[in-house]
Parts: sequence; structure tokens; C-alpha cells
Amino acid sequence: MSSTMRGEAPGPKILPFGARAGPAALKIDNYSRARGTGGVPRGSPKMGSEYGLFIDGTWTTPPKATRFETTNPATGETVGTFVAGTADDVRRATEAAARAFPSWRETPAPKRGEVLLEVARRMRAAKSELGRLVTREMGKVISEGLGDVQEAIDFVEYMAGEGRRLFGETVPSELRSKFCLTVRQPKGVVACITPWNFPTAIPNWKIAAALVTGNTVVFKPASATARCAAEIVQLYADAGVPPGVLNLVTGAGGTVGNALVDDPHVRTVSFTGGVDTGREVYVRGAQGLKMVHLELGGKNPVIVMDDADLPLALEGVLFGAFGTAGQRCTATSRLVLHEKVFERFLGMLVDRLDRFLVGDPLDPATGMGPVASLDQERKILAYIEVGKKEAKLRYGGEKLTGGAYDRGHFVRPTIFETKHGTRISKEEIFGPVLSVIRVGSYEEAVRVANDVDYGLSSSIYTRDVNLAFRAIQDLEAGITYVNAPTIGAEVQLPFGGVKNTGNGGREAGSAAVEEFTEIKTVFVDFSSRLQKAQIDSETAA
Ligand code: UN1
Repeated sequence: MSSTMRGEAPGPKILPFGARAGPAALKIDNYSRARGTGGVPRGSPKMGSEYGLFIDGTWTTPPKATRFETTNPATGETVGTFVAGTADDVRRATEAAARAFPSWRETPAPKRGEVLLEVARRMRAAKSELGRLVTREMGKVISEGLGDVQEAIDFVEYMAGEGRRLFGETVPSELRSKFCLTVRQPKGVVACITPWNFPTAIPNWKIAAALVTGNTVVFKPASATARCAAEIVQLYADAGVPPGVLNLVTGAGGTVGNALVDDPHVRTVSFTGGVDTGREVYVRGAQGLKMVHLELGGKNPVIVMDDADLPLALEGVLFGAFGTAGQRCTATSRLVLHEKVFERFLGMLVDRLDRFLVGDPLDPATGMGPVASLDQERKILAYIEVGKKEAKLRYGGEKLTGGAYDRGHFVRPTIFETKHGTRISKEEIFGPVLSVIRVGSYEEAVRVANDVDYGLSSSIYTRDVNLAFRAIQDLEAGITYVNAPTIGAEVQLPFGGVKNTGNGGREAGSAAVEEFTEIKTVFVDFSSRLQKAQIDSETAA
């Protein structure tokens, strides 16, 4: 351990959450029954917390299926058990999606939008149960679990309206009596591969956009949040999405994901996840000349200048770094701090963390829940060990143990003071670990902020309007916030990043339509004679 450590790093107040909401208090809900929406689609439905695959409008469990389970990262309790899908299951799902495509494509887009409105209505009615499920299965605190679902609702509603837009262009012709225009057409069968950190929002970003534009979908969620995925699919089915239009295949990325990306029916793959997997998906998809849309990692900086409103910046950094236990692509993982306010701001941060409750994510008083899994815990703790060797630990730096903590995966919020260029200041950790880097000027701040492989989100706190606009121009990122944290993008705007964060695309907002449509260019000649573009154009005058 570094001798530069400021004695024992202090810890947050520990919330003895076992006393308030132990496992017995966590009930497993059955949304279909609770909502009274007329039960489940035909076929063998989910039973209790056992789920099948959803293929061609039917819940099905293949005869020799092996199962896996998801667990609550705060308590270890089982949340649901699921089928580990095979390449055969993927083939059945893509065939069902291909069969369903012609009729879904011909369904008028406004009608497809109406189905989405019904999905949103049902999701709103189930919001509190779904939000609790997000928290139980993934571990984010309940306000964020509900926020996850709200983001899904917002996006589905937004996309429902898109059913009455899906704008093309009209462009003048160089010839007489000729119209030129573009129309948007669906791509066909698309694969949506989603992560566990936003288990309802991100699947809906993809599925709702793909469906309103007339595609059919095979959905492969992260295994850790398969129950959230199953409940979403159920909602779509209940809302009237026809059989085969949305299919769910749970299971391992190496099996289900690869089979999906390789499948000849699949024309577009929309993937959110880690950069290594993303690269593999891109390479595989390239073999079939598929469109592969990638949303990958981040190493998002907040620059706090010496003129910043420090209490405001404090709240922003706390929420950005430790919201969702730092497990957002948009999480604030670097604080680029002006030397004139360095010790003062760091002191405020450490002080505030002393009153930051880590514990039961279902308790509204809790600031941060567990990290999402044992794998996450191990990876984060390994990075913390790296940090202890190369940087100065200013807060936390350990797993939380004792009492109810022993049932789950709790890591203390952690702050390192580090030079720019260390591993912890450049690699994505995806956990509650903040690297603080001292800078002496705006120019240095931007240099540090940009000198990483990723470019998703970024932020600057300053009261200088010129500096704010310079940062908007200078920061290499898909998203820049001014006087706000790096997290919390709204669904009606494009979302995505530069450098290793992706491969150039954006999702959400109007960009979502680009992601899932082909443009057809149309020329209509109503002159009743052969007109030759480029050749007759001069005489057309
Ligand atoms: C992600 O972590 O991949 O902007 C998505 C945000 C959320 C979405 C995050 N609206 O933080």
C-alpha cells in the first residue's frame, strides 16, 4: 500500500440494511398477473420465475435446455431462471422474424406507432414493479431503477410519434416533369444485443426504434438481467406486437450473440457493451457485410475550473461518478481539477462521501447500491489494487464487508489522486472509482480530457461563457455538458461517441431512425418520353 496514503481512507456511514429490508422483504412479482392484462401469450408461458425463450409469439423451453439464473447483487437471492439458448434457437428465432417481416413492414408506420404507444402505456402502469425489478436484478438504487424504466417509457413514446414522421427528402430534378425523393425502408431482421447496466432503457432504445421503422427483431439481452428483458418482451406481446416481430433468445454471448451476428437473415446488429466484445461483433458482422452499430465504453471527464460553482460541481461529480455505482458508459471516471481549487474541492468531495450511504438499493435513503455482479466486483477491486500502486488513494479503496454487506457485492466509493497517464486514469473501470487529475489551465485540462481512447461524454463546470463554448468545441466526445454531470442524456437527442466509443453511429433521438432504415431514392418521370439525366439536362432549360 502506498506510503503516500492519507492514513486509513475514511469510509462512508454504513447503512445496516439487513434490518430494514432483508431478502424476506423482497418479493418476486409476477407482472402479468399483477397488471391483469389478460395473461401471457399462447404456448408454454413463463412459470413463476422460470422463463423460456420467446419465439414466434410463444414462450418455449427447448427439450434439453440448460438453464442459468440471475441473482440479486445486494442479497444473492435468485431473481429468475432462464434458458441458455443455442445456435439452433437463434436460427428458429431469426426464421420467425424473417417470416413476420413482410406483414409487419406493410403495416402502416402510424399503426406500428400505435402499438408502441400501448407498450408505453403498459410500461407506465408497471413502472414501480419494473423499477423494483431493475434494482433487484442489477443493483442500482431504486430512484435510478425507476429512472431506467422512465427512460424506456420516454423513448417508446418518442418513437411512437416517429410512426407519423419517418421523413424522407424531396429534391428538385435537373429535368422537366420529374420528381426526385427518398423514402425510408426497414432493413429486415435486426439483432439487438444489450448490456446489463440499463436493463430496460437500452433494450427499448433499440427495440422501439427497430419496430416503428418496420423491422423485426431478435433480442439477446445481457444474461445478468434476463428477467428485465423477459418482462419487457412480455409487455410488447401484451400490447399487440404480432408473433415473430419481437423474439427473445437468452444465453451466452459466445453462443447466442455469435450465432445472431453470423445469421444470414440478420441485416443489422445494434450492440451496446464492452469495447473488446464490440470489436469482435464488428469483425464478425463484416463477414456478412452487415451494418453493425456499436455503443461501447467511455472514460468521461468532468473539468472543474477555478471559477466553477463548486457546490453545484460537487453534486454533479458525485452523481456522475457514483450514480449506478459508476457502471454507466457515461459515468464520470475522471475529474480534471484546476489546481487553484484542487484541495478545497477534493476536501468537499471526501467530506460529502462521509455522509453518502452505501447499502440496500431498495431503500430510498441509499446513495449507492452494490456493483452488479461478482465479476464486476473482482474487476473493480483489481483496478483498485492497480490504483494503489500507481496513484494516491484519497478515499475508499476496498470491498465493504460485515453484516448485510457479506451477502452482496459492495465496493466503497473510491477516489484516487493521480497523474494523467496512469492505467486507472485511462482505462475504463466501469465502477465507483474516480481518478482526480490536477491541471493548471484550461488548455491543459482539455489536453488531458482528450488524451484517452474513448469519447462518449464530457463536462465542464465554469462560469465563463466563452470557456464553456470553447469546451463544447474542443472536447473530443459525442456529448458535452456545461455545468451538469456527464450522465443523464435525454432520449430525444442522439446518443453516441467518438474514438473507441463506437464506429460512428448514434442511437436515440432522430438518429435512431437512421440506424434502422435504408434510404430508397426514387425518381418519377411523368414527361412520357425518355429523358436522359446529365445528357438532356442542358436542353431541359
Ligand atoms: C449507458 O450507460 O450506456 O446518459 C447509457 C445516461 C443515460 C444512458 C446511459 N441516459 O447516463
